Amino acid sequence: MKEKLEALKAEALEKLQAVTDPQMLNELRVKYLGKKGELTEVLRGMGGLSAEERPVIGQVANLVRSAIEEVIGTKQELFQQQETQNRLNAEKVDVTLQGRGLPQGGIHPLSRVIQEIEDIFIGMGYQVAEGPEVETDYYNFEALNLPKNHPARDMQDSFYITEDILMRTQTSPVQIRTMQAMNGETPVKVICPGKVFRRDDDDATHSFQFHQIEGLVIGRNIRMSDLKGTLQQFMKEMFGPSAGIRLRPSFFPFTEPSVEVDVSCFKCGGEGCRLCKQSGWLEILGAGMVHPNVLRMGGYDPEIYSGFAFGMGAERIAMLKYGIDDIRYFYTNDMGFVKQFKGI
Ligand code: 2NL
Repeated sequence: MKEKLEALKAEALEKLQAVTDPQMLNELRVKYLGKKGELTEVLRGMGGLSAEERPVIGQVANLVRSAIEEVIGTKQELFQQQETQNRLNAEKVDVTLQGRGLPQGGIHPLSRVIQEIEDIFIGMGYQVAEGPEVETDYYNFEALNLPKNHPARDMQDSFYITEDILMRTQTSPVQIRTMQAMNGETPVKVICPGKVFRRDDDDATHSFQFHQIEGLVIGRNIRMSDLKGTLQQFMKEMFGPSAGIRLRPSFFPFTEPSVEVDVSCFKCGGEGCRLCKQSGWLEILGAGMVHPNVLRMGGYDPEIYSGFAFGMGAERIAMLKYGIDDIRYFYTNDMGFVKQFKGI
């Protein structure tokens, strides 16, 4: 029996030496040490041994078992180490590798221009006010000295929702609301940027929806010279220190007197070029002294208070500034267009 055990040990150790993977190792463990394994099989024969032989054989059997177990244990450890090494190799991370760039968005050229204009006026002490895009006839027209049947409020030109409610055609209603909210307090110094709507067929220079920035100042002794100085300062900050302005007489129902304001062409410096159509000047905004009727409807006595107001189209300014020749680029979400303005 002892020889049988020794033979079993020799065979087992030899086979274990040749093992190359964990599965094979497990099969051999079952084959030799398992409940129905060969060692158990041999030990079952111990019943026939004498009382003297039994402890001797028992000791041999234990030695055989522990010898096999030890080899199995060593092999198991080896396989585990290999497995760990394989995973370390496979999951290796090169921490010195350069990162992949994350696509970063840019600010839309229109938003840029609006923010830039806001910042200039904030720097002059103005507040920024916003208001509803859907307005009542009263705020959009009546309070701006455009009574019913006034030719400038043609039904055909505006998006009406009901007879009395429409999409605002300018941001002036926000200024009326601001005046009323001020309860006659002065000074009023606001700029109102926002979307406005006109019934128009879209083409390169017209859009049924665009952005306007209007400004309003009310106080005592506010004069035309204050308007002129404010706009001169604004243009210098917007277009550079050499920018000059020129005022031409005009008409708006909500201002009297009214002016068109031109800025000297920032491209040619007034020499005449394609951008300014050889005139040396760019038409930039409309402005004027707030009409007494409008002051009154905003809650200010025109005998005591006066004010100036101005309005400009954000798209037009962005188009001049960036040399964009079609207003529709602003709204068609063409990534090629938008990406050009990254980092400007
Ligand atoms: C233009 C001209 C203008 C105003 C807007 C205004 C607002 C109030 C009172 C008086 Cl509450 N005026 N706004 C004044 C003059 C011109 O806009 O060409 N916009 C694109």
